[in-house]
Amino acid sequence: MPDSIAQQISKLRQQIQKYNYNYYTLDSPSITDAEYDRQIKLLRELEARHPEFASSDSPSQSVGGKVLEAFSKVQHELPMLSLGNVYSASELHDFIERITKRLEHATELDFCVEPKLDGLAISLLYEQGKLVQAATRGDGSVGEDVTHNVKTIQNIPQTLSGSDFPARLEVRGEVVMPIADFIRFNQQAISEGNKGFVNPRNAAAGSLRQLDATITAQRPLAFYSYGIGIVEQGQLADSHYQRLQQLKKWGLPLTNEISLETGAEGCLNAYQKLRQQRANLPYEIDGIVYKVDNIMLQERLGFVARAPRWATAHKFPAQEEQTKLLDVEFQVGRTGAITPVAILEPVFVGGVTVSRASLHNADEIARLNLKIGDTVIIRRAADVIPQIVQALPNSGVSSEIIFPTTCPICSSEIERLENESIARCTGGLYCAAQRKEAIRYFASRKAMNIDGLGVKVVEQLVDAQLINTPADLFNLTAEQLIPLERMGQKKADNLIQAIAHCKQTHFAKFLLALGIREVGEATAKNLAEHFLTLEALQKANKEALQEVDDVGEVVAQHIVTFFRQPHNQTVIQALLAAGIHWPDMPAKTTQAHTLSGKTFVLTGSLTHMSRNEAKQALQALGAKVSSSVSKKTDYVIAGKDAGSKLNKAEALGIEVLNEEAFLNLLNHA
Ligand code: D41
Repeated sequence: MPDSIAQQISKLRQQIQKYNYNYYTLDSPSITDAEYDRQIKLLRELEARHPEFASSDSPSQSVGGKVLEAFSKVQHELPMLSLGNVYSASELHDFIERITKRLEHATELDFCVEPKLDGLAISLLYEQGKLVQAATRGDGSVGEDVTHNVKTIQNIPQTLSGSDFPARLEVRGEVVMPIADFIRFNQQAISEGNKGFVNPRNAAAGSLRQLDATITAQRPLAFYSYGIGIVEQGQLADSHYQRLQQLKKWGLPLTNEISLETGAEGCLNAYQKLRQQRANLPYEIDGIVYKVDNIMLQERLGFVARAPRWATAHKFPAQEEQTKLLDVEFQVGRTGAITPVAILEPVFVGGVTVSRASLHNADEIARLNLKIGDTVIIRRAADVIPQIVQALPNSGVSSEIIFPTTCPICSSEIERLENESIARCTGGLYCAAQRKEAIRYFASRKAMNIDGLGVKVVEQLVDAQLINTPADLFNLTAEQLIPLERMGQKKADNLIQAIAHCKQTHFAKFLLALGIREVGEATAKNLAEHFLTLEALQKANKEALQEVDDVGEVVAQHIVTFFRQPHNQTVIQALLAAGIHWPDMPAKTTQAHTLSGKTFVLTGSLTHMSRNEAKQALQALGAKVSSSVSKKTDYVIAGKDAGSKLNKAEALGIEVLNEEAFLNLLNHA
């Protein structure tokens, strides 16, 4: 006699569940893919023809199910609250004192104490003992429907055990990826050329938020309950601890480290104990949670701002681990700073696998007395860059860390000034690490003022290897630019024109554009006025340079080292060969400073020159140009549509020149 339809469906479901288990959990398929597909298809057809036997926990609904377009939203019937924090024993005492007072409680309170799993909070809804919906916490009010994915998590029961469970029951807890599984999963991913996850928390979150449940099914996730939401038609204990035990009886997983404690002392004992267990637990925890155990007292305490008054988390301090320093690499930053980077034997600390750590600078290496081969202690506070905090005396062989004297990228000299902790590459114009920054600076408004050559364009040009140094800008063609993002023919033409246009410049601007360390606008101007020509400047030694206003020993050293680099020289020659030129600097004469000591303010617009040109003309004659009118102002030059500055000048009785009078002054100065 043939099986009834119901029997046939039930048998198929059981078989497929077993295949799934062999395939996804044991990683050992027991049938071929084709046979598996055939059986799933058969099950789906039977279920479609006999909707009276449909069931949400059928394997047809989850594994191998359709890939979802997007998660649908789930409104939590009862909001999923958040947790407050205490960071010390004294804050815990305050917390307990506060609630004891509020409750007017005469004796010490009992607390249910739980490890604080570092995972993803979710809600599981059981109706008549069947898992009907799973949702992420989301913002506490609205989460995402992850029912299909959650159904693939091995330790979550699809149906509750026993019979005394409520008709509707919402279980809340955390989904985690156990540490051992995380490490194995990441090793596998990396060996297959894929990226691993940074930590088990991200791995759990990323795995749960897969639109394709077959991917989630391959991820080793686990769930642990921490509380209860909706309850309808059922009897629950009046103690949180006892309620968790009820969940366990119905088949829901709990962590092993849950306990009942009395008063602050009991809580702190549990904290210390858990801290010691931490490194040996199968999952990542980042603290402990204390919850008033008595449900009646919980209800009297209520909550403030979405967090219950009756619970708080107590975070653990930063974690430390030992590992070995394998090597030190030297990285060159955007501005030429050389940073030593520790290469470590990978170690799992504070929730992530650490294999590199910044050593900041040579002083830090000296401070730690660090050598390659040393055993080191790595500390990582939550979300903080890992640090080496200590080097341990080592019995094995250790070798000195040798700071390079030339740049690992471009082999220019590395300069480290006395009293400075940072060493820098001096190949600013040429070094590949500094390329983008150097070109962007070269083109900036204050320097060569190439309109349309912003950060994004520079990045693209360098990445496409169209330019390596600022000198290459002058060989670009519109055809090369057009394919760039958000460029087009018109912008490309404009940019080519702007590049051509910038060749006509001023000595000081050119100097500034070279990006010599600590040579800003004012220093560049002083250098230009003092040395008059590039040749003279390049020949100047440190002493000669220090005769210039504002140039001290440090700046003088930067200038000498910069011009000494052959690579920088090559680029400078290429820039000049491209046609960059500037008017001769006026020779220093007494006449040139006829306006020295006088302060001018410019207002309104001039017709014969820009405001900036007027300013430069005045400065060339030794005048000071200020932006606001005061008693110290000697002259106000008022162009068209001059406004409040003109009024102020008149009020203060300051001499006002119109454009014609101003031009006259310049011509006769
Ligand atoms: O293990 C945890 N991460 C954990 C989280 C826990 N053991 N207990 C928790 N209890 C709550 C309350 C007291 C609000 C029911 C929690 C969380 N909440 C929680 N998880 C994520 C946000 C809040």
